[in-house]
Amino acid sequence: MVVDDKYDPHSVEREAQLFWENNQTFSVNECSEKEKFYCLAMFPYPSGKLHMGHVRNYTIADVIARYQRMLGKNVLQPMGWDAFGLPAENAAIENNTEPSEWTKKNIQTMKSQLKSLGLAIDWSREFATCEPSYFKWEQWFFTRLFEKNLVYKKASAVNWCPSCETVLANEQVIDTSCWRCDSVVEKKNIPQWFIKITKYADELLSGLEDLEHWPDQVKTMQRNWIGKSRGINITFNVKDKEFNHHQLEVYTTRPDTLMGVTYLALAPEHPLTSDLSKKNNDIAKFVKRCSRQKVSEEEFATVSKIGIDTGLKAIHPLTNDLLPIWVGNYVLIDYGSGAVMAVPGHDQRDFEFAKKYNLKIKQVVSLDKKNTSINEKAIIEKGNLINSGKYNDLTFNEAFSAIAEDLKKLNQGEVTSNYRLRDWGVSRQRYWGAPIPMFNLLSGGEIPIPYDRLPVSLDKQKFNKGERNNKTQEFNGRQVIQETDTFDTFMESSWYHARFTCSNDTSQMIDPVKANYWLPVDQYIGGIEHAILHLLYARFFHKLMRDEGLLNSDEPFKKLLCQGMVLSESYFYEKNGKKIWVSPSEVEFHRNENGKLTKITQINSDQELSSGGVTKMSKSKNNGIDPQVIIDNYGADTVRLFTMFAAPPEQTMEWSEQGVAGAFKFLKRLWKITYDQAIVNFPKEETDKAQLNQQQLDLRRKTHETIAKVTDDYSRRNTFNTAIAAVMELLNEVTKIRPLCASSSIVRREAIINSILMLYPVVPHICIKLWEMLDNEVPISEASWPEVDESALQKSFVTIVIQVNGKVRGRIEVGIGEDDAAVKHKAIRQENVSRFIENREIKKIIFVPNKLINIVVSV
Ligand code: ANZ
Repeated sequence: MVVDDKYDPHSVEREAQLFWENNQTFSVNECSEKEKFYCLAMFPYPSGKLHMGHVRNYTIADVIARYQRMLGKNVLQPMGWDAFGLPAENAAIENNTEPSEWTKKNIQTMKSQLKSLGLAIDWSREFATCEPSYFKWEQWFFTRLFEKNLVYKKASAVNWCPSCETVLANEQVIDTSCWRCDSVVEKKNIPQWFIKITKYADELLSGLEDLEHWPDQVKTMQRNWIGKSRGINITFNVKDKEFNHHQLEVYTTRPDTLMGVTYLALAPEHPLTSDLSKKNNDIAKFVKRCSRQKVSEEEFATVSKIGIDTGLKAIHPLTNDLLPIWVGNYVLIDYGSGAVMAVPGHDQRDFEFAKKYNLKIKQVVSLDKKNTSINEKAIIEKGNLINSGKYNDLTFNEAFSAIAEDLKKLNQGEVTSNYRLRDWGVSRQRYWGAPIPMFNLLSGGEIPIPYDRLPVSLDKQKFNKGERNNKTQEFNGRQVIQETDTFDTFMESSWYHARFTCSNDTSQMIDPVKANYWLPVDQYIGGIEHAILHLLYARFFHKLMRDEGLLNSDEPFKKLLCQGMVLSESYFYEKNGKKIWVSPSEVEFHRNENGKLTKITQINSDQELSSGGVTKMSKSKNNGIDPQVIIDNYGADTVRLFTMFAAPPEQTMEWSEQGVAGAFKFLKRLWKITYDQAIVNFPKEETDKAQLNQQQLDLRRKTHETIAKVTDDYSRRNTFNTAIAAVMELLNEVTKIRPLCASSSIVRREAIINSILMLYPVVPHICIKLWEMLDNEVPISEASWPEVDESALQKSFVTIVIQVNGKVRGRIEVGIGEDDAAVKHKAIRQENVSRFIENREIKKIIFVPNKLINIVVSV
């Protein structure tokens, strides 16, 4: 083995990466005796080039994958591209090309960047979701869902720019205006496709219970999003000759407030409202006004409430009181039954509405606290009932049951649950997405495009000409128009985890044998921004695939790790009252003789800069650091080491140039320590442990303590930063012993070899070289994770002071944990001590373990 005394990251990395590529080191299949481990990081959108968030995400995943491999598992770590989406479309329009060109180019760049990071990826499984061989199966699956009655089409609101005459995505609406032309965006109802995720609401909720290794925060967010509530559907009869065939159903979670209902409110789209509109012009006008300012669910709690009295009255089911029926913009048509029993005393929305329109407000719940008044706002907390006749004094739970029972007897109420979760609208009025495989019949209705015609591909020419509509054609003797909408890109990311198990299968969507071998994903890693939608949709799709017989697990991701954001310092100057952000790479620091910072300027200019604080790396603050520049300067191992060392994966991590330089310095030092060991000429064989001196034993103990700690950090705590710190500490100890004899050399070697093994998941390239330097026979990529030698852990010896009648007479070395009797025996026999106790009677022996023995003898 030729040993190099200089660390040259670039040649080391080139060589390692070439080796992995030529040997297909990380390609795996199902034919293995080993336990499987599927490690998946959320695949990237090919936006152009890697950013630090990617680097962090993929390094964390890689460290976990390599660690698991060292534990002897059959590890799958795939990579692909979430390739459909709006940016490609915009870039294409801007550059006068086609989205696929832009996307392909970006994938090329980013793939070579990922490769330069040295990730242990099975590249043979790579795919991009914009490839017809991928989305063909998504289209097929959608038609299967259609056949199973799990998808439907209904009119739903989109953002519409009247001057561009186009649908806008939410992110293209800036402060209620079109991003391109600034005109005010309107809501427009158009027919769109929905998947019935609500059918799976209960399972999506209860399944969270089994996700033991998911962050609680994510589970809570999912729970809230699904939003299950328990309540009662109550029926109110309408007192009116013409309209009494309408029975009004309302959903309430607070039946305890039933005696406080003072009016009912209908959604503008409620069937009774529609009936009334036909007769009553004012109501028709009101409905029209509401439809123009359609309130989304997120807005509806805060929007200013407007309403109109229908003049109709409803009959209270328990008191027979007459209650006015209003139409209100704050009532949603697609929640519950699109009507509410209004309790202004105890619901803030009803309270505001009642105040505005002078409707009655009645208090029926009282809290124990004094001064609870409903003059200013509703009392929304639960308490005991008042002003409620026979229900007075009951608690919430008691009142719920009593009222539910009474309503049931009258056949006017039923306990039920509701979900906040809505069906998933998957239509997007976009070009760059997977086309929805449907024919719209001219005569009304839709039929799926048959399997043998899939995939339905994108029409480049149409895109180039800026056309949207499809032409009428004949299909099986019927006039049809092919659907122009494409799928929400969340569709593609909902099943890629399963497709990676059989990426190259052209005959089916998922190969159950392969999927069942690999799934569920053992470790999933990604950003917290995906905590709700992506993870919910992927869980949903997984269950849909299960129910199609494609796989047999209930949940896709066993463990979830959400990595924190990458932050960096930001700098700006002001020009005409506007902040101009300057990249941290273009900043120069000026210091006085004492090293104190005097000013910050832009490189090559006198422009003085202010600090904008440490914030998330973003385009808007121009504080992103290009990882490629750092890789080019220091090598991938430095970038990987810095990223893993700077913070535990779940916390935010602050970029620091100094930190990077520090990481590089450490790797150089690691190289030197290993080199110094490699050139030592002592034998490498096992030494007789009994021959080791204290210092050598201490180093062995440190080595094995470090292995124990680092193993725990990697496997249980996921704190790679403290693992690295522990190895650094161990190496400090190594340098304290010089390899001047065989024993020293051997314990040093053991410490260094184990350090290299423990660092290998983080900085694999350099470790390959160092490993070779120390003449190991198996390549490190096949080496196993080090094991703790329990015997080395014992703190070997302590010195014990021996007194005779309180006077120090000698010292002995004893093993820690050595039994008391043996220690006492040794003490008595110690040469000097034995002289003082000769011919005397030992009265007692006082023993302070690890410290002292006092032998009391007769004088
Ligand atoms: C009477 C009441 C009294 C209510 C009270 C609340 C407090 P969650 O918990 O989110 O499921 N509601 C029902 N359908 C509605 C609709 N279509 N549009 C707007 N609001 C609707 O919400 C259930 C509560 O939301 C229901 O309970 C109902 O108001 C309202 F002191 O009924 B409640």
